[in-house]
Amino acid sequence: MALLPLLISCLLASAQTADNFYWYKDSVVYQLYVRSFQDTNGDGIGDLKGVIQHADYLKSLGIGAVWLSPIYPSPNYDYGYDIADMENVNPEYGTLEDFNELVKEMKARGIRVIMDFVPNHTSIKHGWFLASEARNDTDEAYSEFYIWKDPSGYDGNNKPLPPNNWLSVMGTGSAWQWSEKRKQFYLHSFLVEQADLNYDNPIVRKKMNNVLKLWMNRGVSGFRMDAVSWIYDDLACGNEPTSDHPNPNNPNDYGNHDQHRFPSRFSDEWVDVLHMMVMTLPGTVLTYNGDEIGLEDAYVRYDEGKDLQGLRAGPSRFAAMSRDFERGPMPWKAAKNGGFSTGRPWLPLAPSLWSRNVENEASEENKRSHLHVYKKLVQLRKTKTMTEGSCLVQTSDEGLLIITRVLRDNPTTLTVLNLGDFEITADLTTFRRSLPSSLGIVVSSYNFPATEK
Ligand SMILES: [Ca+2]
Ligand SMILES: [Ca+2]
Repeated sequence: MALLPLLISCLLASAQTADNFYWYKDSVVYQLYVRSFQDTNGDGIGDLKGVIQHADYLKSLGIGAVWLSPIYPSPNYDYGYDIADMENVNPEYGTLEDFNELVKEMKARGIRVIMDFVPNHTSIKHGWFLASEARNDTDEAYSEFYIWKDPSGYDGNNKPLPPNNWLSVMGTGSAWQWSEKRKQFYLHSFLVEQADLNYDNPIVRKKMNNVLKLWMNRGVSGFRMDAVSWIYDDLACGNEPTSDHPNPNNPNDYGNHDQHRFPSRFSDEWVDVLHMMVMTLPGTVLTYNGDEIGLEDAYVRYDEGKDLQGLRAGPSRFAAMSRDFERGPMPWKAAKNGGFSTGRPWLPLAPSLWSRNVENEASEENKRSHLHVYKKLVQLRKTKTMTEGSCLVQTSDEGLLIITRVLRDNPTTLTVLNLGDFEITADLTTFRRSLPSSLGIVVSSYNFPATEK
């Protein structure tokens, strides 16, 4: 199990160097899937105004930054990861003014804003691609902005054959798509609608740098880089020895917009355990919105599906391939559509919305809710022991996992996790000899018998 979601590459504005340069190392970063967070105009689609509406909630979590899922104009073949214009805001989500307002409201609450940046490809609806396909070089040498190759030959029906055997990551066949217009193939490591940019071209690199600078000037504190391992494609390598395009390990195994929600993958009893584990280990913590309340997968039928990766896999493989389940809207309260939208939500909500919602989880009576545990952990994470202390991880045969964090002149913290299915009585001195006779409990999971002191 990969525990440390170290996905973030951050570029910091020079104006911020006086500030804590390494803020991202010990801040909790909240991944906010804008489309499913809060709809404010009844079209069933979450928007920037919806994020602003919950600014105080975000502050109450104690997080250091929000990472916004892509909010750029996009034809949504891959919900924002196919960008048609990297310099603007998708009208579905609002306007640039809304974005500026969002940055202002977050800053006022001490929360930084991180943008999702997609360097590997653009939408085939992007102006660059259209000009490249048309070999339009009047303003800029667009013809070389993407990875175009001649066919390796022709089959018996005179159909062009792709340059090599590379497959797309999405499991939809060849990574090469024939353009009738240009009479060449273009590379798409992901969907056919996402064409890989040509980073051998210095103009492309410069253009992408300018995009980063533009958003920095709009107040963004950094970027989460998407699919970085695919940026360079070494065509000199020719055919892959195996049939797959290289598929690097993604360390973020905890929760995100591409994996089924962890209470659904494991069980509800794992929610506090996983939060305790990631929050008390070193490294940047990413929380995918909804995970703080232990949100489960939405129940999405094939005919309600939106994710092409799932739809193109067909009904029998839909549940395994579709990412719609983990992208269901946030349930804010026990109300129609969980208070997410007054219209028809773009995806159904998790059926548990009547009990598993933010209002219920935040209520004072519900003292040992996942949300209360989460908030206490975020505060614990800010202590010097957590940000600077050493880390020792031990396990026991019964299924205990113990994380010990130690920093001189600061309280020692032990995280004791039962990864088994049964109650365990353990003698902690076998793991750490020099323990005081009584220990204080900072935070415990809801199914632990003792309460906090
Ligand atoms: Ca909306
Ligand atoms: Ca690439």
